[in-house]
Amino acid sequence: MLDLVALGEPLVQFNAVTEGPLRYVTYFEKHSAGSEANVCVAVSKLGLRSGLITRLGNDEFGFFIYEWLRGQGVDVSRIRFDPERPTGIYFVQRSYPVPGVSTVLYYRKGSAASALSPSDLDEGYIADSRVFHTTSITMAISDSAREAVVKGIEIAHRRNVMVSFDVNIRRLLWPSIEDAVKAVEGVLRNVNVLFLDENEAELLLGTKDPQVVFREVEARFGISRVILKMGIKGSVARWDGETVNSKAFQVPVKDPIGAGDAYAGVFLASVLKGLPPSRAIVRASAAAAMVVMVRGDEENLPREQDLEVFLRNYGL
Ligand code: KDG
Repeated sequence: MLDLVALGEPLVQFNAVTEGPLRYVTYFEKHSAGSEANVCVAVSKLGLRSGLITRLGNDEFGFFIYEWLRGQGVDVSRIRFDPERPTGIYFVQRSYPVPGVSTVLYYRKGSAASALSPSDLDEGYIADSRVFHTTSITMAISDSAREAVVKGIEIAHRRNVMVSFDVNIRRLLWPSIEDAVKAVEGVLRNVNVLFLDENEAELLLGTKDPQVVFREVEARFGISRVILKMGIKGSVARWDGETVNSKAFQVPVKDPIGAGDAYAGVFLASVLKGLPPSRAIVRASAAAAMVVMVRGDEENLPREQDLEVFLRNYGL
């Protein structure tokens, strides 16, 4: 049995070694990334078992991601290689024009993962896990990938597997923001755990007031486990009637990409380990801070002992 099964597109990330506009950047560092893959690695590094359902190109970048994920302990048995389509890649521009903020440039149209479809889902594999996790990124990359997300969530819900959904709206990937909102709203009825940030709360619910967000999400979609991320103000969660929160840890930022996945993966792994939501949210916030201190989404995802050392340093 796996603790978490995720569905989504891993990408090779080429992260600018120097800050500033990409036209002047000469050196890029290669990393394995992609939202749902990042969550799998976060869970695996904390000693739980995760698996990723996806497609990769039958190319060097596909082999790189496959071997990387396998090396991180992620189950790769449901990764298919597509002989015709390439592995998706993207570039990261750092600290330009806004200091501390990264910008992405995708080359993923027609990628292997964009051919994901419901036929990639093995019902038994999903049913035999404790959490099924995905995001709206996968809903945005193609119609067939969107159908796979809808179907995966439907299978998990029907088979009593906890469904975790990180809204993760990537505006560059959607024809319009209305399309994104409509697609997300379409799956929320079958979701048990919802991660979203303030902008996404505004888009979906017209408010970022935590209490109103929690009330509305429960009333409209029946979700009683909601985590609202508020940037430097920290985060707050409503978990089966209990409200918990955490500050955001202030650290030197190299590249903020991947923070949300570290957060979701560590939050989920923590509750799967039986920790209370009050501890899960602090650990998730710590992991998000650790990840932004380096380039790459997965390298600083903590092992259990490092997470505790980080927190002890803050007296927590
Ligand atoms: O959350 C980090 C991801 O956004 C990044 O690795 C790339 O998955 C990605 C995406 O689609 O933006």
